[in-house]
Amino acid sequence: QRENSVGTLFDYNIIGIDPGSGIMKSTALALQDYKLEGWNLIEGSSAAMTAALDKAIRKEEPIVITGWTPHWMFNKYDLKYLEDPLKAYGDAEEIHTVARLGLAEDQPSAYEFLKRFHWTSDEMGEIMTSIQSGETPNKAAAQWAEAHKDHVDEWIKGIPTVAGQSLTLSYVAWDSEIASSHLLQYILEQKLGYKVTALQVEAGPMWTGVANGDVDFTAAAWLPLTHADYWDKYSSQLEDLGPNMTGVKTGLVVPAYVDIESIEDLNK
Ligand code: PBE
Repeated sequence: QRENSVGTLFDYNIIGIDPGSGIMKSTALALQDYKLEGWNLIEGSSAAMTAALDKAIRKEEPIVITGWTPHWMFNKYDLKYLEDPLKAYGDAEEIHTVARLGLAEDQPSAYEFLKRFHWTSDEMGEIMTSIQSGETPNKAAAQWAEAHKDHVDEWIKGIPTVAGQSLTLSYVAWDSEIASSHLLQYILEQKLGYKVTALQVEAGPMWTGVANGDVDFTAAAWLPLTHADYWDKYSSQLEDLGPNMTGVKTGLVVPAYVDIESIEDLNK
C-alpha cells in the first residue's frame, strides 16, 4: 500500500457481498488482472453492501462496491460502473432459468411457463423498488403481476392448471433474485395452481439443489461468466431453459462524485 495513492482514499477496501456469489470470484480475479496489490475484497451480504453504500453517500465519502444491474441502487443513487477494459466482468451477461432433469415430464405446466418466462430489467426494477420502499416481497410481486396482467397472461396462455402439486425453487438473497423468485412463486401458485416452496440459500446450495434434483428450478443463474464455475461443474445434471433476462451486468461501482472512471485508475 502506497501513501497518497488512490487506494488510500478507499482504505484499499472494495465492499463485496456473500462469498458464494459469482461477482466475488470475478472481483478476486479482477484484482489479479489489474494488479491491484494491497486491496481487500470485503465479504458480507447484499444488505450490508447497500447499507455501506448509503452511509458513504450520506457523507459523500469515497466507496467502491461490487454492483450489478438490475438493481434499485441505480435508481436511488447517482452511481457509475468503473470501466473494465480487460473485461474481467465479461461482456453480454444474461440471467437464465435452470431446471432439474425430468421437470418437463414431471411438471409440464411449470416447465412450459418457466420456458416462456422472460422479462426486462426495467420490469424487475419495478418490483425491486417497491420492496426497497418497504413493501414485502410477496406483496410487491403480487401487485406487479396484477398490474401487468397482459404480460402475465402471455406467459401462462393455454397452460393447464394443476391441483396443488408441490414445486421447489431456490434463490439467493440478492435483491434482483428476491424480486424474480417471488414473482415466479406468485404466478405458479395463483395462476397455475402449484404449491411452491421458495428456498433462500447460499449460491452453492442453490445450484447443487437443482443439480441433485432436490430443487425443481432456479431463475437466478447468471451466465456465461458470473456463475461459470457452477455451470461447468453441474451443467450435465441440469437443463438450461434459456435466458429470462438479457443485457444484465456486473462490475465495480462508485458514486458519481468519485473522481475515477476505470478499474485501472484504482492503481494510481
Ligand atoms: N449477483 C446478482 C449474483 C448473481 C445475481 C450479480 C450479485 C452473483 O454475483 O453471483
